[in-house]
Amino acid sequence: MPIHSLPIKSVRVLLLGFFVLLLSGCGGGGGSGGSGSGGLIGTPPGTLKLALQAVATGLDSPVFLTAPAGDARLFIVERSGKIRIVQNATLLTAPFLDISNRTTTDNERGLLSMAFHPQFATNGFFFVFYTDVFGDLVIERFSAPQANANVANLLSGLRILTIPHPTFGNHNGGLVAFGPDGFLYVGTGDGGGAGDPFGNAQNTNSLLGKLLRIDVNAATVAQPYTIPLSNPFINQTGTRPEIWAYGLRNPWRYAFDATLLYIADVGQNRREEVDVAGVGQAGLNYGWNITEGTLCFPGDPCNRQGITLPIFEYDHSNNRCSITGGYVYRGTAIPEVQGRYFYSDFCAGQLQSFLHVNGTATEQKDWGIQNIGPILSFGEDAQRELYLLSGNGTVFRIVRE
Ligand SMILES: [Ca+2]
Repeated sequence: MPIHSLPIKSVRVLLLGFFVLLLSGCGGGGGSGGSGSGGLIGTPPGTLKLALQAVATGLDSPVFLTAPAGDARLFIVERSGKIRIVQNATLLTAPFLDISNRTTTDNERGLLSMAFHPQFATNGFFFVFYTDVFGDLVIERFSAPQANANVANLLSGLRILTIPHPTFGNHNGGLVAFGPDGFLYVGTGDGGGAGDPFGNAQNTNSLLGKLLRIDVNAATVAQPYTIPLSNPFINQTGTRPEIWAYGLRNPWRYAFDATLLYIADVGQNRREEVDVAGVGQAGLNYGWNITEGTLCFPGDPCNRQGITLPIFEYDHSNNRCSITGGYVYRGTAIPEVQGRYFYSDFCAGQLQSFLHVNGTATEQKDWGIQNIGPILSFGEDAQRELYLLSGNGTVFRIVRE
C-alpha cells in the first residue's frame, strides 16, 4: 500500500471496546519519582506546532511499531496476530510473521508487542508478546533467516515464558522490550476483572501486575531464560525471581530513556499515572491495589509507606479514560522537543507531553491534535522518530507542522 498523506480530519473515530476496558485513568497531580535526566533537553518555542503524517493505512488494530537498530523499515504489530512491514514508504502485503492462529482478539487479548534483539543484525532474533488461545500470556522468540529478510521463520518459535491468565480477558499488560542493560523486560497486567480481585499486583509470588526482567541471551529449549543476579527477589523463598517491580495494574506501555524508566500504568476509574524511576532501582512497589495514582484505593485510608507514587497523574475528565504511554523523544527531526515524554489517552485521542525534572512533570503541553481515533500505542523507529497508532487503522509519524 503506498504511503498516504491522509487528511486527519477525514479519519473517523472508532472506539474499540477491547481497549476501553484495558485503559482507565485520570488527571492532574504529582508524586515522587526517579531522579536525574536522560540526556539533552530541547526548548520548544511557543510557535512550534506538531502535526501527523500518515505512513500506513488500512491496518487491523495496529498496537505497536518498532524497528531493528539501523534498519529503515517499520515493523507494525496488528493485534489479530500479524507483523507488517513498511519498506520504502510501502506497506508490504506479505506479513513478516503471522501467528493469528495462536491468539485471539476477544476483550484485550491478541498479539500485543514485539522487540528486536539488540544484536538482531547478526542473530536474527526477535521476541513477541501475545495471549494464547487459553488467554495465557506468552513471550516467544522467533528468528528471521537474514537481517534484511521480509519474512521471518514461523517454525523457529521458542517459547520463553508462559504466564497463566485464565480468568479474565483484560489487564494482560502487553509490552516486551530490551532495557539498556541488555535484559528483556515484560510488563504484565494484574490478571483482570476490576480492583485486582486476586491480589496479584501486591503478591510477589505472582508474575501478574509486575514488570519482569529476564536474561534471554543464551535461550535454549531446556533453559529459555535465566535470572539476572541483581534482580531484587532472587534467592528469596516465596517470591518469583523474575520480578523487577510490582504493584502495577496494567502497564500497557513503558519506555527506557538512558538512565530512566517511564511506566504508564492504566488506572481504574480515578487516575491514570506515569511512574519514573532510575533504571537501577530494583524492587519498587508502584502501589496498586493499595493506591490508584496518588489516591488510596478504593478510598481512604491507606498506608502509602514503601510505595513509589507517580510523578504524573490525570483524572477522567474531558473524555479521558486510559493512558497510552509513549516515549521520551530522542529523534533528530524536531530537536526542540528533545527530552520530552509523549503520551496519549485511548479515549481522548490527544497528543500530550511533559518534561521530567527531578521527580516532577514540568512543561505539560497539549499539542492540539484532534480527531485521530482511539490511540492504541506509540512507536519508535530506528532513527528514534515517534509514531502514533490509531484504532482506525492508520499509523502516523509525528512531524513538525
Ligand atoms: Ca501506582
